[in-house]
Amino acid sequence: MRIWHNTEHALHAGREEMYRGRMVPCHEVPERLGFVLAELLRRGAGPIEAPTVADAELDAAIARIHDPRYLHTLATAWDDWVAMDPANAGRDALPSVWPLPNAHGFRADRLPENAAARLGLFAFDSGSPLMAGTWRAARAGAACALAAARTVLVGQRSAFALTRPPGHHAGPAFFGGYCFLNNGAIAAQALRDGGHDKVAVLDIDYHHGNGTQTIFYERADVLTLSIHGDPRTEYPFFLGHADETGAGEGTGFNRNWALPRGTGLPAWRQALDEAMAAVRTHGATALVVPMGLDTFEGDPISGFRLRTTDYAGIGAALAGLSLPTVFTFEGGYAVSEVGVNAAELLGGFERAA
Ligand code: SP5
Ligand code: ZN
Repeated sequence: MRIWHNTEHALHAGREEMYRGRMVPCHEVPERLGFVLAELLRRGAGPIEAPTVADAELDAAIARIHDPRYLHTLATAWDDWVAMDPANAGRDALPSVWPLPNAHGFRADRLPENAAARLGLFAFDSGSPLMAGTWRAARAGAACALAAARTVLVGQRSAFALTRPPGHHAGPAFFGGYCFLNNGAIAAQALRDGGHDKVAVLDIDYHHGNGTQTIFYERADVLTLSIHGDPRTEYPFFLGHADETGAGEGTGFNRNWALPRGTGLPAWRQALDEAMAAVRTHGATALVVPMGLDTFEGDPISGFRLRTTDYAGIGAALAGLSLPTVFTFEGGYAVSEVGVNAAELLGGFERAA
């Protein structure tokens, strides 16, 4: 499997995230990717390369998914943060004020000059710090997603965007859940633009892929499916219920499997089988899998009970769809185990493909 590695990912390395009234060490750390890379190298997977994508082509692919005002804010966020107070250079950037949805009377049409308020206009949580290298790391990650889509567009069976920060919580104009640019959505759109009329995104991260759902919610050409912890108790809480099935032209083209904490392989595989049947019914000719490994029983912030020995079978099942497939690296916070679990899933796919 062709693997596109974001060699600039460590430029994004948050220190602390807000959790229940205090700052706790970030879960989404560079070591995560290091463990995946080390395990893939140990197994001889690959080729593993850094993508070379022309700036203009990358910007165009990102702009297919994200709003210009949002992208401009992300690109300048760090400089604005430091300009607000030179002492900010020693602290990660986090929002501290939010407009809430328009229904609450706040305005989202004016861009505040205050850098923390500006972040609040585009953030949906206080757990996703930005720092000097965030934009560069996220942008280089989008290049991996685009390169992975191009790999399957030229006829290879599969590709993996080995990148962080992750992407599936990022929407057209919002970040959160440690995500800034939606790598899976960028790949899906590149597959559409490359000639696939029907694409499916099957999100297997523990958390609902709210950003991806929102991006494609009114579209019939990209089917979005997500298997995740029930938002009644699990992050991101405000989206991901089973009754969200799409809107407008996209009605019927979104499905969610919201499973309770404690779900193990049998019930999870039942959901996967249903999701794969939906991919077939859609008539998708290409597949994107936002691959979170936070479904693992040892994950420190999640509640499913998948085991290391389960992941190869999951990869093999996905290969049974017989589709050109792009994987993107999403969550998974049991740091030392995330590498083996990712490699097991990808290896299972490749042996069955
Ligand atoms: C990509 C992805 O998996 N994003 C997940 C974002 C989850 N953010 C909320 C995490 C809540 C942290 N709980 C801390 C528990 C400390 N023991
Ligand atoms: Zn997750």
